[in-house]
Amino acid sequence: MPGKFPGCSDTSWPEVFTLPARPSPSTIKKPGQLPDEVIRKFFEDGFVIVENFFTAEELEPCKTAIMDVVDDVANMLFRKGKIKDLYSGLGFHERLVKMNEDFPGANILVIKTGRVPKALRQLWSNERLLNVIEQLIGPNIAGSPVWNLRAKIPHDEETTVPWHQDSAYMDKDSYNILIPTAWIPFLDTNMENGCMEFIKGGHRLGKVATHQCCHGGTWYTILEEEEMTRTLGVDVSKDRQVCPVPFGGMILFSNMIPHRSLPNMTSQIRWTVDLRWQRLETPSGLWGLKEKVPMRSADNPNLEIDWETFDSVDRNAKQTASVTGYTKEADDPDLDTTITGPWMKQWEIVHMNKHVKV
Ligand SMILES: O=C(O)CCC(=O)C(=O)O
Repeated sequence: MPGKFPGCSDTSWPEVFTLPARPSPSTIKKPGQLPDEVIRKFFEDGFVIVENFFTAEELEPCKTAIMDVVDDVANMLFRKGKIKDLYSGLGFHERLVKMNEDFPGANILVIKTGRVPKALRQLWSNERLLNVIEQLIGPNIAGSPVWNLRAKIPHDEETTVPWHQDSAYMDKDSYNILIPTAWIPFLDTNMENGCMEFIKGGHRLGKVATHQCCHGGTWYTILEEEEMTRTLGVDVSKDRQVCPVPFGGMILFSNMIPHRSLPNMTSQIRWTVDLRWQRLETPSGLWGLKEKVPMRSADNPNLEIDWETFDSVDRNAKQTASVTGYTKEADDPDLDTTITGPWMKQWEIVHMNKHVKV
């Protein structure tokens, strides 16, 4: 039987927020699976840092694939006369910074990339990683439509994400579902370049606190510290934990845990990806705009992942259309650096900016 969090007496807790049945100590783990105490920490704290999980051979192709995405955006912007140079001599950590100086929001165009490049598909469905996800949600696993490639440019408000619970960006039909994230950096991350910060235990009540929209000049929801304290029963000053993660590591976290990312104070881009999974039978949580992608099932261990169908739906275009009622947003959609979505209808709008179209 699943067990509750220590100290929890509320019998109405949804099952997904309780500890799963523990495998017996003699259970032979699948490749990559984590020790029981690490899994326990995920359920108790709402997040856990896992170091030395990926090899350079698993991550380097992702960096190459990201460079290809940047190259496509650079060529498009250069063709349209928006950047002075292709900056092709610059590397992974610098090229997009220069592009962004000429065309502010070039990094948003990269972030809005809808397709999952082959190397990122391989990372997302990496066998060892799915074995770990199986420890969290069981053997029937789909990739959530909510995933992000993050190009966190130095000193950039639009990629400095304020406090939130991930569920605040999802449909209410997914509030009872565990949708774990793996946050995977493509460099060593630390306080200087904008690593993550979490509020330990903030997921335990299984509640989504009241968020507002939108933070500063961004599309992000806002979760005030007072609201967290009041609704999620946390002590922000005591429970906060900054989480530096070296290259090769990841943070696994729950969709209910409050978190944010710190500003990038360096001169290089902080590249990361956040990938999510959920049980096959659960609602995708994106207001019907895009479906999850089945990745593994107990009945069919050789399930072939249908990436083409997944990639055929442009989540950003659908999100915008769902709010505005039409698809074409900018004069030239290729140059549209806004991000809009149904969460803007879910929460009170306390601040307008170019992203807010409600
Ligand atoms: O990577 C970041 O800067 C923020 C990530 C985040 O908030 C998330 O994955 O939910």
